[in-house]
Amino acid sequence: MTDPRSTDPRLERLRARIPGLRLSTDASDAEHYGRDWTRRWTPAPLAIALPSSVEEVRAVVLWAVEENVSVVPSGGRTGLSGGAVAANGELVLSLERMNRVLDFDAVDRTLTVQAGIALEAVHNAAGEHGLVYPVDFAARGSCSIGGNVATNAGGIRVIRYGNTREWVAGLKVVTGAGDVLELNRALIKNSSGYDLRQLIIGSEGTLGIVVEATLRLTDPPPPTNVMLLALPSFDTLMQVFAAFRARLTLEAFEFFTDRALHHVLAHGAQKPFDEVHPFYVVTEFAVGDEAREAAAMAAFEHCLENGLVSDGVISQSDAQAAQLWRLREGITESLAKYRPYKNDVSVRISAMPAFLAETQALLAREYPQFDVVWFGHIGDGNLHINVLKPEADTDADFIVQCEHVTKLLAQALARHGGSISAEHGIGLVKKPYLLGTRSAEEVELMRGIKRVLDPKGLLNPGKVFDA
Ligand code: 2HG
Ligand code: ZN
Repeated sequence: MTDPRSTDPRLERLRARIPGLRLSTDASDAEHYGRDWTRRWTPAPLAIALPSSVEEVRAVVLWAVEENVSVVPSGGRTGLSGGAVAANGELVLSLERMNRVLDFDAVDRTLTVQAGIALEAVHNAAGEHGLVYPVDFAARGSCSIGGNVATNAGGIRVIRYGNTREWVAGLKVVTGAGDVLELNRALIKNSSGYDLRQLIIGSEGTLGIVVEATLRLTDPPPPTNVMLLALPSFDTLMQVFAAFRARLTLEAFEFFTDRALHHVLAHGAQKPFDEVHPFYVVTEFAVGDEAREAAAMAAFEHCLENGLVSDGVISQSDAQAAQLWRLREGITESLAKYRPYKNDVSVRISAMPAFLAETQALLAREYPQFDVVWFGHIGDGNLHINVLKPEADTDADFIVQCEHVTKLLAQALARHGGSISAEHGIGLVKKPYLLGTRSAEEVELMRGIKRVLDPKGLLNPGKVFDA
């Protein structure tokens, strides 16, 4: 049977306008490109366009403006907030064929890439020049730089290097009006008016389509060690963090609970301790000289003597470091089959102890029936809470219950000055809670900015806020 979308007159005109454009209306492609890792919405895009150049992207946008077709920019679709979902007859504009390194500049220490390149390929390209692009997280093999820019992606090394925002020196963007903007042109100093590059970063494809990025690179870190700590209680977590941060240069400081460990082990990871402990920390820190190694031991001993940790193991090789990291980085994958409801919240580090205590009490009260898995980038004040769907519950019932609790969580966040999305973005999932984190005036300004850059409201409509 012919897919009726393949003869859609709008698509006929798109084909006529850009004869070389790769365009698909296959049902399997619609399924594949119409969703992200949320798996909550049923994909229903009009078609998938896979341009191979900035000119083609621009021509697609001009066609969309003429035809009034919404466009969902699409990278690796590893997002967890529904930002790349196309469920309403949109055109998915996939950047996956635009995945090349365009330039390396040794003097500027920058790498210019097309938006569809995978994060891991950027790491490799930087490594070929003896440098690093330090933003890193578990989805590195599948996510794209364009998507990282769209959500201002964070990850496991924010504590040391900051978010994606800090590493973007320049952007090339196609706006919703079809204009091609070159933003900041990799200048370090540029005090010439509004920084539109920073406005695009984190805008989740609602203001423009990122087609190229110039990324700053840096020196490789000093040698590091990875330590896994077992903690007797939640209350000691921030004290352990303070003890390690005071003595060491931390490259990462991540936490997870025994429930998280349980699922990662069931997924094939190796058991680190004989006993079960309620909480764990994976931390990575610079070593390489005697003073630093002594400082690491001092931090651990201080924590042990004061009852802040109950056990610990330090990596003796790269393979062991990778094994310890797997315990943290494997969590999301190990939970995927339970179709978890995800929260990704943040508060200032100083507000963390009070927020953690309140949240722990809230979730114990509201979720007695669910397996709740806590983990996250605790050194950045960022907590991931995954609530696992019981097999017997329908998706709809489960989500209603979780959304009720998220409303309460959003109120707690508002009281503690936090954010409903630390790093995954607002997308569709967090849209109902945006006003707990951003004021009505701010959201109204965002709407105004969108109208300027995307006058017909065609870029990723319905994501972040409603028009
Ligand atoms: C991580 O920190 C990712 O591993 C995913 O941000 C978090 O699955 C999640 O909730
Ligand atoms: Zn994370």
